Amino acid sequence: LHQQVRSAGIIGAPFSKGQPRAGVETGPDQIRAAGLLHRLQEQGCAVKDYGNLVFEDVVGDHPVGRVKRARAVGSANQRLSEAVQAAKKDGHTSVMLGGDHSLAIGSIHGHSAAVGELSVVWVDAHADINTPLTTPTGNIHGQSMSYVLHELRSKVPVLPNFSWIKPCVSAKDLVYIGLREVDPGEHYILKLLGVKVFSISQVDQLGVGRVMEETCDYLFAKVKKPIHLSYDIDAIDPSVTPATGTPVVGGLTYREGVYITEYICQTGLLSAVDMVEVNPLRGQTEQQVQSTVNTAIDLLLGCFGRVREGYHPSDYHLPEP
Ligand code: 5AB
Ligand code: MN
Ligand code: MN
Ligand code: MN
Repeated sequence: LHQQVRSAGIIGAPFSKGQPRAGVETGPDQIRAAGLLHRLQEQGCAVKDYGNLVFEDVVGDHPVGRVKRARAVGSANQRLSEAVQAAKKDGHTSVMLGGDHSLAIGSIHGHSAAVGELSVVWVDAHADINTPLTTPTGNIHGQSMSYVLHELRSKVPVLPNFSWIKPCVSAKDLVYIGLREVDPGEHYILKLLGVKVFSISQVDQLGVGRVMEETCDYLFAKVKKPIHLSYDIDAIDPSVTPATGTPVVGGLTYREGVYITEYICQTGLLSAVDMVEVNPLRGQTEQQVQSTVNTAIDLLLGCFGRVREGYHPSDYHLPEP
């Protein structure tokens, strides 16, 4: 028995302007410094690091209606989309290290531009599906899905630097896991579009095992599309991952969070992953920062074939006394 050969194309996206708190732009470097590349290679995964994207400064980025920093977010995501397309064309599973969750716009767009129709699994405390008109905060990291869903096209005005974005995901190809803080406009949209949601209460009711079985039964009902896993670290309980911008009590356990990645990996369909909202400046102690960063790494290792039961080499020989 040998492990399936996998390769990760790592794209650092040190960007924070989808939300107001400084520090989330240091996520990619902190996750690398804690050993992500080495740990992936150690488990037999090929790794190509594309380095960090450089985002241009945008002057005069005043609010457009309620929406904050649209021009910077639009232009950063256009760069990211191109980087993800390049990583896919090189044959890798794209790994986007955020940065805030507005980056899912470019990551999903680029992934879909490279491979066609996708399934999206969005693991988060939040639905991030506000439109520019329903957003209670104006922060684009709470709106990402609204820009990429076909069904919301007529509800979303085109913002400056957003005209390159083409909706590319169907509501039926989206599953949420872990939701526990959903705004009224978001809840209305989820019901209107009939989006499949496993809120944290469904995780309690069914257990994470059945949630993952049902997620994949639902997504694979017709055809098996490549999976885009968009993982917001705030999906996990803040006792484990406190260093994040918008923590919400009562989240996934470490074990549930890792199980989701193992299960998605075993489908063989994981084609791109986002790891976002790790904000080292939001940790109150070094231990809080380490726990958050190390959990992000463990989730990514799960995406690339790590199994907790352990391994042995195929030529292992039991020593004779
Ligand atoms: B995150 C809120 N729904 O729209 C909004 O962390 C929070 O990427 C969004 O999931 C949280 O601002 C965005 C209130
Ligand atoms: Mn969130
Ligand atoms: Mn999010
Ligand atoms: Mn957050």
